[in-house]
Amino acid sequence: MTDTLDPATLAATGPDIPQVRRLVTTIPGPRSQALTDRRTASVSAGVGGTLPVFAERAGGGVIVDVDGNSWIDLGSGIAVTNIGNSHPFVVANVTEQVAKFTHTCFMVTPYEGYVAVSEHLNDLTPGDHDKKSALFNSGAEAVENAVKIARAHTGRAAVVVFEHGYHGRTNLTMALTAKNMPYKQSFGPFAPEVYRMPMSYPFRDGPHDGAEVASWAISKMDKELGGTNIAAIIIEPIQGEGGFIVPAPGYLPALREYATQHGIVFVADEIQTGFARTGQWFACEHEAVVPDLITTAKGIAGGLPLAAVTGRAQIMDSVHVGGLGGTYGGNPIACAAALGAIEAMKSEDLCARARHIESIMIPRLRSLAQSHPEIGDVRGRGAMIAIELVQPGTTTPDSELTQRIAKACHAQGVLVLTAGTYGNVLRFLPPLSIPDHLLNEGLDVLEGAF
Ligand code: PLZ
Repeated sequence: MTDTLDPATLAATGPDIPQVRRLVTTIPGPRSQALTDRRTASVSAGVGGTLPVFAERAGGGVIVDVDGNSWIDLGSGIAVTNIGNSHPFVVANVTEQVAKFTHTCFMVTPYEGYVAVSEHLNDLTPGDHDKKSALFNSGAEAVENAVKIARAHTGRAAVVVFEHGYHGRTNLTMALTAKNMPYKQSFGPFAPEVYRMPMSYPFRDGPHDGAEVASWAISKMDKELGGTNIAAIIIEPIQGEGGFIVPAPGYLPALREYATQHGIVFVADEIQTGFARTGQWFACEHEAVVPDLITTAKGIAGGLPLAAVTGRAQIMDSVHVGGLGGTYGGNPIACAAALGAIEAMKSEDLCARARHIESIMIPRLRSLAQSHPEIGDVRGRGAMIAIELVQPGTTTPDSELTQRIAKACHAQGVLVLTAGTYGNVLRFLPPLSIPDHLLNEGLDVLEGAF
């Protein structure tokens, strides 16, 4: 096991920022505090916040704030900077593109980058059937378009989603998202024809296996909706905001099989799990599940806003000409960034890197759980790892402790995120470019917090 990335990889991982954790002011420092005061006066209070500091630079495994504090990043801007921040391939491609042209609108005057990104997506996503793609700006927009495409293809209305699922903040995707607070509270009414089914949640399901939990969902779909009325089944192969819930083996394949039997479009929402994050290009590969459509965003473009729907050519082509689009979807700069990001993921074998991160994190977190019975579960794949905190010996969520541990990590210069329907999950999403020594130091701080 190497202690750092090998020098060639390190040279390619972004801005030359010392890979250290170092707090040089009180938190927040004076410049962050001044910016926070301006933010409070100028930015809607509805926009949430995790850290009390403002970013100045970021790369490798650190974020440096405006007061010079260097933070260990275990969040990747919510699973976006898988290749690290300002990766040289992204910087080079974006710089070149921004000087050539910034926008024409692909629907008006097309350009190669959009086509090249689509070719890569068609090639990288699971399944060897003919595929096509369409590009958008955000994850929520991709999910909305997957629903449009599935409805156009099937001529059906009903959309099936799952307990603990998260798909976005637009009106339709709020309807698809499970959790009320903070995503949906006071924002209804929501889009109709959305139906929520039981999710496999091994830590909370008791002694039921994946196929059995799937049979509950399938029976409910059959009895309450009728399989032939369902346009799409949309599922995150590992749930993200819901708390890094990895369904029990057999659950996803059973749903996939049910979709096939009834001509339902099976949509894998890989917006959080995609692009090497879980140790495969896409998380459904862990169970050899081949979706009909796959939604991607986040890790696709190294931090620039880009999203996509990719899937079976005959489904993607069932929409009338002009039915899909948008002013900015597949913006040329975002496409240039995506081409750099994909090249980086391939050349640095970031799937292997994610598995290496798992091999460091899981044993350390399991041993922490041995001595801390408040850690009820350690789970995840690759560099998408979480611990669920409970009252010892029960499954009763402890969100208060979760908040305290997260705050204690923040006070020590380690950025961790929380998640979960019950707000009791600490999730870790390090950039795949993080050096081992920083990852281990972040885990030391977490252990200290307990
Ligand atoms: N589908 C699986 O994880 C975004 C949300 C952060 P957008 N997750 C982070 C927040 O609090 O808003 C996400 C996701 C899955 C869809 C989305 C939506 O992606 O790019 O945020 O629209």
